[in-house]
Amino acid sequence: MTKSQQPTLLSSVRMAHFVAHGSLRLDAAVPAETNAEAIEFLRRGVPGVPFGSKVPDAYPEGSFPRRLLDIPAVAGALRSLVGPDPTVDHHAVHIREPREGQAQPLHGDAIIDVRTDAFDVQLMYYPQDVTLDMGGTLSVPGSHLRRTNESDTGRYQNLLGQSRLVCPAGTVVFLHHGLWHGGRRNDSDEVRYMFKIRFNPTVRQRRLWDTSDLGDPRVTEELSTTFPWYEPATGRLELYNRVLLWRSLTGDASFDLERWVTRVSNRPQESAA
Ligand SMILES: O=C(O)CCC(=O)C(=O)O
Ligand SMILES: [Fe+2]
Repeated sequence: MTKSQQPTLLSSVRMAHFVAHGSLRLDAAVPAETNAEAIEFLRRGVPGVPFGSKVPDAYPEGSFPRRLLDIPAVAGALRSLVGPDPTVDHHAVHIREPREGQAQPLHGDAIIDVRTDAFDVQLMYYPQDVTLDMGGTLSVPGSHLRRTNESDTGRYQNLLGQSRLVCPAGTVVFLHHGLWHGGRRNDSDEVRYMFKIRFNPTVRQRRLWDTSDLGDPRVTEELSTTFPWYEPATGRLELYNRVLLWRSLTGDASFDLERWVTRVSNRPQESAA
């Protein structure tokens, strides 16, 4: 990255959006010439890298993935979410074949991973325009903190508020590792490509973004978002887990929404007189 290409860090409002939705979308972040090159690169297949590889080892300077990761908006989002020097968990090229006749069941990639104070991100890069019939990734906003068994998730069909990705070429989406998602059926005549890299943080995920707007009322508004599939009482579970994550990310142990966590953490130690 040259000096003129400093990473563009996320604001607190956008971080709060990620914490509520479990994803963050950067539309057309990658330039057209890079997207054209990507199709050839992905078609050839991308050999795996060892778990825990450092980015410069996995993707040497000048390589296609490295240039993708050096785009200021991509670099800034990654740094804001998992910090400097994350390691590569794995990567994969995900192809939805033309008229393949089936979809991937809804799933979380790491449903056993119930950390409340850390998370991995999955970068998903779409080098082509993805139209509604091309099998864009389906995801369920706000599902990342719901703990279920992996195959149970696959039994759910068409949750209210689910989102089927339609995006311009060069879009990059960052997913929290728990988000429910799945590649959809490709009903078009075109191959749909997607390149995914999962990153593990190597530092504590605390205030890694541009925190200058931390007091903006839109932060709490974002964190209070509810989604159509939330049932009123159990939907509080999502808000509760979200508060724990936001407390951990900011270090502000007093942050709460509707006092849910405050109530649950009330364990007075003093004996009655
Ligand atoms: O192909 C897709 O859209 C989704 C693939 C997938 O589930 C993944 O990358 O974890
Ligand atoms: Fe997946």
